[in-house]
Amino acid sequence: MSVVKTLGQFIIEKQADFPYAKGELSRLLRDIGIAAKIVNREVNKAGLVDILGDAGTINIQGEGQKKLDVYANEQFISALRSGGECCVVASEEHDDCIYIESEISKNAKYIVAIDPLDGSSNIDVNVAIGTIFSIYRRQSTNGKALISDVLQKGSRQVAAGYIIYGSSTMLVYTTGKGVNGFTLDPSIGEFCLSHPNMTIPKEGHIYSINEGNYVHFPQGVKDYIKYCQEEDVATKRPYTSRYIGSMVADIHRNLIKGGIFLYPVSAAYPKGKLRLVYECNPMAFILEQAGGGATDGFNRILDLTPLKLHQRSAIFLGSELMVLKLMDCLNQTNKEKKQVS
Ligand code: AHM
Ligand code: MG
Repeated sequence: MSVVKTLGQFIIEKQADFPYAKGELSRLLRDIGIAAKIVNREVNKAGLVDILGDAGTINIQGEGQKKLDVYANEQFISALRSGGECCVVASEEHDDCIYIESEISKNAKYIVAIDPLDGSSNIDVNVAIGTIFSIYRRQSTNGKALISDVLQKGSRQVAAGYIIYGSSTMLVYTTGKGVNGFTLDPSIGEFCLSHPNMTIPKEGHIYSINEGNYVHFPQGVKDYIKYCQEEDVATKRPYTSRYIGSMVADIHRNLIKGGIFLYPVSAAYPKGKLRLVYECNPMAFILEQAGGGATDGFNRILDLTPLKLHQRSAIFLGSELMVLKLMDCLNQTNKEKKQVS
């Protein structure tokens, strides 16, 4: 008989590995897990109750909010507020950070950055969506937390994870000691360890990019796409193109099967579309922990210093050898540009 290990049991078992093992980070992860189950319940009812469609509001990025965006945002913030381990939440759905100054949170040491519902354009069409979270330890020592506590480099994350609401619901996270995945068993209402020690294949054969923006891509990205599409039996090319349009789902697939996800700069998004603090950094941390790589085309994502909460970045992440090949293409065009000028 196989023994099931729940997320709660796993977190407690691993608590001793944490740099400051007092149970706070464990409790924080548990709070996130609980909110994820509530959001999952609602996502599964989409279509049956009035939660599809626009909320009629616009977030800081000028994007229309969906009812489920708003719902997920409220659930995660409320879980973090009442859990008492988090002093600041930074969310895609709020212009500014939310400082939690209640009595139970006054000694809280952690900062959570979150995209409560990623892949909003897929909500109304029953395609996988996700939640992305990133956890930092507070750096300032007293009083109200500072914005600099939130704008830390990705390399300072103490934990990061995502939840994918797909054909099944999974929570995948890292605390810097590998990546583990848990599948929600609806019959017992618990996330159960299903994917221990996840690693991304060193070489992959899937590339994921919104090719509709092709004309606007930097030359190096165009060259890499051409490379992916060329015929070469030895390297199993042409590669397969797969793009869902939900970052969590695209990266989850590539993590399991091997592949690369690309969101370069384009005319519509001259600085890239995805947000550094709560989309790029957590995904980069997870992928690196799984043995892959993550870059903005020039620097390692985790080495970038965020200057603004909702700062965007280009991002390329996935199987190590694919990221290296992409970098070759980008460096080649950069070199050629330098020679011309
Ligand atoms: P969102 O946070 O508003 O949902 O936007 C992020 C999403 C990512 O999940 C996805 O990778 C990307 O936007 C898709 O963008 P596009 O439709 O331009 O390809
Ligand atoms: Mg998002």
